[in-house]
Formats: sequence, structure tokens, C-alpha cells
Amino acid sequence: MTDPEQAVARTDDRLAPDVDVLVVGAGITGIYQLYRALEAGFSAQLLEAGAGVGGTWYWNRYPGARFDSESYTYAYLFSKELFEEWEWREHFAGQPEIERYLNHVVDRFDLRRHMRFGAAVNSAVWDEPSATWSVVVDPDTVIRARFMVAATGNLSVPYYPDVPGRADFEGEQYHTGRWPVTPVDFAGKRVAVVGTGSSGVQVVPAIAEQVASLTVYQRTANWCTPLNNAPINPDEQARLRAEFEPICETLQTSASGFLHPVHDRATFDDSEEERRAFYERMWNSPGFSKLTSNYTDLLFDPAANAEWCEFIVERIRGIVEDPATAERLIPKDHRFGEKRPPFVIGYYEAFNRPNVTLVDLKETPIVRVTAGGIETTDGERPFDVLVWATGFDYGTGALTRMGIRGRNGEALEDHWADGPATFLGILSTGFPNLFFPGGPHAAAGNNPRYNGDQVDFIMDTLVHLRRHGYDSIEVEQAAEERWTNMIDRWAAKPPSFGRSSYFFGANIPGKPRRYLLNSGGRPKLLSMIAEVRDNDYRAFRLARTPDSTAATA
Ligand code: N01
Repeated sequence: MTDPEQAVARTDDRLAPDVDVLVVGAGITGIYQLYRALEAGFSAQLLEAGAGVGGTWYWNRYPGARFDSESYTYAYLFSKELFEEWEWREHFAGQPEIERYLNHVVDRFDLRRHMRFGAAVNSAVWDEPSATWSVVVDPDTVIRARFMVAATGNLSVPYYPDVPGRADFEGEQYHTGRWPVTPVDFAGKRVAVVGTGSSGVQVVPAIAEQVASLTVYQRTANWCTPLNNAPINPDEQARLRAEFEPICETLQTSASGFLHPVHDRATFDDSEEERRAFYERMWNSPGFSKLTSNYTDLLFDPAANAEWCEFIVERIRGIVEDPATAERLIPKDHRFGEKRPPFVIGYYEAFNRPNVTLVDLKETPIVRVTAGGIETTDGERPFDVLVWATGFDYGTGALTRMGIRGRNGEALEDHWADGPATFLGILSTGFPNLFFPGGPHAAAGNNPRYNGDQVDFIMDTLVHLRRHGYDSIEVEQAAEERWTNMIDRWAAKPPSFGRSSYFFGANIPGKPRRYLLNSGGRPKLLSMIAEVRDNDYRAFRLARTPDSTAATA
């Protein structure tokens, strides 16, 4: 085994790897991957472009950023002691608490000495004779790794819309996905927020009180429902600790990766009165349970969906005092669940403040950004600060920008020119020894749960290779095609996220319209993983490379 501390310094061209497992990205998945690789006795190193731990929870430190999965369901489950000793303050933790937790995990398990920050990967080339990846971190540092695990995340490349004049703006401008570590001072400033996805609707109420004026530029209204956050009281803390095993059991086996109980009734099984009472309970329920615990036909029966939407419409009209603003905030072009629904704290209420204005870009589109503000078709508004809450190049964005070159020098971005082709959302043909948990074709509910499934599979696979003396693994094309075809086929069936959503890459001009999540869901991922194991890894070509030194742990 190699000493990972020496790995970074070595730039020689020897065929033996500097490190067995090179992890890219210090987000939730990358940290877990590093922990598991070290635990299994591999040498491992983690590279992170940012200056600290957290991945998406490092970069998205905008005001109002918080979980909308329950904190304890998003947290790690690999250590009972960790679960018991970390007391989440809120059911849905805010970004500062999340960042503190992740730093605690890194230090508690002594992972930081295996991490290198400010280390963006700009080239990763497969070297056939040695069966290693040559990974260039900066012009002078090449790391030769037996296996590379790109835990680079789905939501890590911010998208700035191509609005004329954006560079001409003379005030401050920020993207929610690249928020500065030094807090932004909004006090008394004229602020614009562009975008009303999950990020935009979190920022708006969080800064509305501080700013002189806040103008929200909305292109598409979203079905926002309350997050219903609360502090975790001492009784709940005790119950969480006492119920670690059943919580794990539920989270590790449920399709969604949440604790929410699944409802057993369809909408029209209930009377009108019962339905209203049920919708009331849903409205007051925590976070995603409006999707996961709602009527069983919510996403399948248009009449069922319409009735729940009508309930939300009533609520919007009841909260927002200005009827014209309320109408603009009501989605017209998609049903609940066809886009990823945001869960909010005081979003609709913010529009009752005299300093908050909504601009509907369908009525008055943006013409340009000027030196002093934003011009729409009805004129220019002056601003001191622009906040771009305009999303990400989802799924493939980070992986196709890393300079990944596989067998015969093939570029990953070329292999995926028509959209991603993967097996299990973990590997791709022509790119041996490269794994990308949490990337395209992965998402299937509560992120850390299925990303964790993927990391667990990667670790079982690496241990299998080591046990049998193999040093390279590549997925057979037939297996990649089977998984990718399943993703595309199932994505076409209802309930499907809308084709206009970023889940199909539709928010990025020129990006192929292919489904980027796991449409088969977590059960499909787990059943395919079981099948691979039962078939003794026959979905893969496993090889010994005579010139190289296999991982020797
Ligand atoms: O990004 P988005 P996000 N002119 O793509 C608008 C996760 N997340 O960062 O809908 C004007 O959803 C765009 O308009 P439209 C979560 O998975 C979780 O908000 O394309 N507007 C839309 O309103 C989420 O789904 C949390 O018409 C433009 C917005 O920008 C994912 O991250 C919190 C525009 C982009 O919305 C992404 O959310 C935050 C243009 N040219 C995020 N281009 C939690 O709570 C785009 N828009 C855990």
C-alpha cells in the first residue's frame, strides 16, 4: 500500500499507483467514500476544489439555505456513536449547522489529513499499461491513482443565464451556488433575485427584512408548500437516540430514503370532507411528506393532482394580500410533482411586505442587465446587488468539465454527447476504474441514502477486485445499454418530471434532452446491485495488468 501523504508530492512516471483510491469532492458522498476506502484498508486521498468541507453545502451558503430532508435522515448512519452524539438543533438544519456537522465528521474520523483543498481536477487520463488514472491537480502535481471516484455532485456547476450585459453590472452580483464565505451585507440595499426554484424561494424571505427593496424576477411559478421546520426538543432528541436501529432500517430500505409513512388511500377513496382534512394535514406536515405521504394517486391521476393543487391555490390566495401578485405566484404550466417542489419558510408571506415586488418575466422579459440594474420590456429598475438563483448544469456538469479521458483517449463529454450512458449511475463503458456516485442516473429520493448505496457497492466491488487480484474493472457495453435504456424508457412513463425541467437538461441551452435521474428509483438500483453480486460481477470485464502493482491492501 502507498502512503497517501507521499502521493501528492510524487510526480514520477513509475507504473505503481501513488494511491489506491482517489476521491474527488468533499461533499456528503465524497466524505463517506473516503471513510469507507480507508476503513477497508486502501490508501486514499481526497481532492476538493473548495477551501473547506461540504461540497454543495459548502458552496450554497446563501441566506436561508437549509435542508428540506429531515436532518437525521440526511446524516450519516455508518456510526451509531456519531448518530447519538450529534444533536441536530432543528428538524431541517440550516447551512451553518450542516457545515459544522460535516467538519465534525471529518475530524472525528481523522479524515482531514487525507484531504487536499483548493485542488480542482482539470485533467484525468486513463493509462492503459499501468491501469491507473493520471490526475492533474495543478500544473505541477500529477497523482497516479488505481481507482478514481468522482463524487463531484449533481448540483455543483452553477448556471448563469446568457443575459446580455451581465458583465457590465457595476454593483455586486452573486450566484446562490457560489456564495462567498464572507457574509454579504444586504442592509439598506436594493436587491434583485432572479430565479424562483428551491434556492430563490429560500433566499427571498431570508433577506426581505434587511434590504431596502427586493425585486423577485420569476419566470416560472413553483408549487411551494411549507417546510414546517421546528427545533428538536429534548424528548425528540432522546427518541432519535433510542430509535437508531429502526430509523436505519427504514432509511436503508425505503424507496424514497425518508422516514415518512406511505399513505394507503387514493384521493377519491375519501369523501370531500375527508380530503380537505387530509390536505390540511399534508399542508402542515414536514417537508417532502407532501409528496411521499400524500394520496397514492397524486402523481398518476390528473384529477387527484388538480384537487391538491387547487388546495394550494386557495392557500396562496389566502396568504398573499395583493390579488394580482397572488395570481402570478400560482403555477399555470405544470402540476404538483412535475418539477421538484420547493418547501418554504415564509415565501408567500414575504410578498406582503411593502419593500418586496414580484416581476413576472413571462409578461415582461429581461432585455438586458445594465451598469446600474435590470431592464425588462417595461423599463429599467436600479439595483445595488443581483442574486442569480438560476440553477445548475445538473447531473453531468462537473464530470464533463474535468478533462476525463478514458480508453483510447476518449473524452467523457464525447461519450456522453447525446446524454449520459451509465451502469447504475456509477460507471461508464470505456472508462475503467472510474466511479461517479451521486452523478447522472443516480438521484432517487433523499440524496445521501442512494448515494450511500452506490458508495457501498463501489466498496464491495473494490474489495472483490482486491480479493481476486484484479486491478481493473470496466462495465460491459451491454450492461451500460441495459441500464441507460431502462432510465430513458421509465422516464417516458408517468409520473415523470416535466420535459422542461432541469432533470432533462432543459435549462442549459444546447444540452441534450435526456433524463438525468434514476427513473427506476432506489428499488431498481438495489435489485440491480443484488443481481451483479449474484452473477459474480459478470456485468464487468475484470483484468489483471501484468505491468502494474495491484492494490495490495
Ligand atoms: O435551481 P432551479 P435552484 N431568466 O433550476 C430560473 C436543490 N436545492 O438552485 O423555471 C430568468 O430549480 C428558472 O426559471 P424556469 C433542489 O434539488 C435544494 O433553485 O426555468 N429566470 C428557475 O426559477 C433544487 O431543485 C434545496 O422558468 C431564469 C430558477 O432560475 C436544485 O437544487 C435548496 C433564467 C432556477 O431554478 C436546484 O435549485 C436549494 C433566465 N434566463 C436547491 N434561467 C433544499 O432545500 C433560469 N431561470 C435542500
